[in-house]
Amino acid sequence: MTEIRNRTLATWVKDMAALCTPDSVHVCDGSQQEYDSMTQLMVDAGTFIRLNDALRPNSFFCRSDPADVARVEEFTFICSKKQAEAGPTNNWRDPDEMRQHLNGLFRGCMCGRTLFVIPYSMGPIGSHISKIGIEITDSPYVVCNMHIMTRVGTAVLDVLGDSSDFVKCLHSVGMPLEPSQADVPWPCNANNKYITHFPETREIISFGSGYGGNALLGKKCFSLRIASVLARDEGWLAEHMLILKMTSPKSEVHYVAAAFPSACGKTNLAMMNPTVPGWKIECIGDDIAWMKFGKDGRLYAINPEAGFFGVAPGTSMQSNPNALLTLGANSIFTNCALTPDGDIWWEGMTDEPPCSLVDWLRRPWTPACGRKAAHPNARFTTPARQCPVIAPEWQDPKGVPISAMLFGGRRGGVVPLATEALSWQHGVFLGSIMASEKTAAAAGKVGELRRDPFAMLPFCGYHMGDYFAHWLRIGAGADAAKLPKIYYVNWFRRSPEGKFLWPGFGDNSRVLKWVFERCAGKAEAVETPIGRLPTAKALDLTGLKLPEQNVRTLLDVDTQGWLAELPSIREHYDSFGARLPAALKTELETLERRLKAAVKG
Ligand code: OXD
Ligand code: MN
Repeated sequence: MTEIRNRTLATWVKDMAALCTPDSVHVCDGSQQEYDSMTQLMVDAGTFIRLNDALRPNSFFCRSDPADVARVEEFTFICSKKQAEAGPTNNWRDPDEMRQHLNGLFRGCMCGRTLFVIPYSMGPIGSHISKIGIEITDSPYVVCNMHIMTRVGTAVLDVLGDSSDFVKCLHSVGMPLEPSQADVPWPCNANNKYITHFPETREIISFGSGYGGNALLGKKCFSLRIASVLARDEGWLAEHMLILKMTSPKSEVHYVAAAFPSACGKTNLAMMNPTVPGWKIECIGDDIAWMKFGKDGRLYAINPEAGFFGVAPGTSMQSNPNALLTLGANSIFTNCALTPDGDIWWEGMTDEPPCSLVDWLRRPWTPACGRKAAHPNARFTTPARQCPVIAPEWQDPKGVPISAMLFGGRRGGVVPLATEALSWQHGVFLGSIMASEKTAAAAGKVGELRRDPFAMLPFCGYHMGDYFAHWLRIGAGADAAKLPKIYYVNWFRRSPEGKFLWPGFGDNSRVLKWVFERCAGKAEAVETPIGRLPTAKALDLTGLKLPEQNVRTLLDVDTQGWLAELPSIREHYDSFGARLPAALKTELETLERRLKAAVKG
């Protein structure tokens, strides 16, 4: 077994083993052999079902406990010393009290189980932008998923050496076993879930859930909540953003990062097939971007993850062929439905559902039964390297220079197809007021809005007002000409009858082409009270057959709509109290002035 030579790590593992009293300790080496023996262990335990090897080689199906199916924001805590540091968007608990409570829960919690030590790197091993985490867990499901989602193993310990610069991540499913007690396929502790973060000591402690972001601690917990604090302290950005590479017919390249709230199509955008002839889009990452300034003054991004943990329902050869092709082998599917020939299925995967399935709750299912076969948050875990459009440089330790950043949400009204920010500060303003409709808009009506600044509402590990200030500081300290340009986009604008005005998916490449050409100093834009908009001519709509009225609405500045939205932006801003940067208040006042002048003029 891998030996731990790092003294801080060895002491922590020893202490945690003494607290959790597992039957054994296994230090992960990250090898294929380890992955294979772990998946076999779970097949034997009834947690995994091996899928039909002829259809989907080396892939597994798994069903969670129905009480453990998603991230639990209400049980997610930021345990900073001062409550004010966590801010109004986070649940807060006193760190000493939370530690004491968790100590009680962790005492003896791994009885009858193995304690796994997972050394992992977020980002290419050894990159100056990457960071190391060590996850202790009693879940072999977590080990397998971490193998896919991060870089695990001995090489990470080699880079760590004797440094104590790693994030301690402690996780337990919270279900110890008595000596004669049989295990269940998905152990968890549904009534005692705690996803806790200690920003001052850079620690994560998670108890009771084995699902996704609650348990794969490298993802939202480390790469966003803890990393956002590190980024604030060290002068970089840790963001809920996809990264894509765009290549023109003349082989010019620009890299774009984009933030959208969950369920707005980030994975689809990250690996889309563009419809504009001659243009190419490749994927660097689909969920998280870490960005640091290079010596040349540009902002360089890495994808800290090594896999995709995507929402399965809705993924099809129409919506995201490249995701489906990525999933052809070596993947884990959680809470999907099982087909009679030993493959998986979910709503939207095919036009016609199979005649019979076993649903995610182990019940027989037919199309006529009226229930969903897969859970709406069913997930795939799959290696990024298998994506047919993964960019060759996706693991470049230097990162890729970002030319543009997109912010967006699901907005039936008001927000045009694309708006270029007037400056970095104006871009930060646009990021700070980002909003998305909770549900699709009913005909003629706009759905309820949730403000989700920078798509970081559930993921910012400190006071959101300070986070805005950090973004402003990043801009103020940089050469403005080298900063990425910022855009606000909206693929979801609807007609008064409730119909989408923009086709979306691969046609979003038309907006990306305009963004690309703006970065190259080519395409036209008109200055309006809300920012710079593409002219209809500057947007490549060749072959789209879009009604002229759609184009007009998509590129219209809805002055009255924006004016009507100002009170809700003001209310949103008021929630940050004195920590809201004055510059953003000024941006809001300036917007109001410009809108009112447009009404008069
Ligand atoms: C995710 C999310 O799982 O944003 O990526 O919720
Ligand atoms: Mn996400």
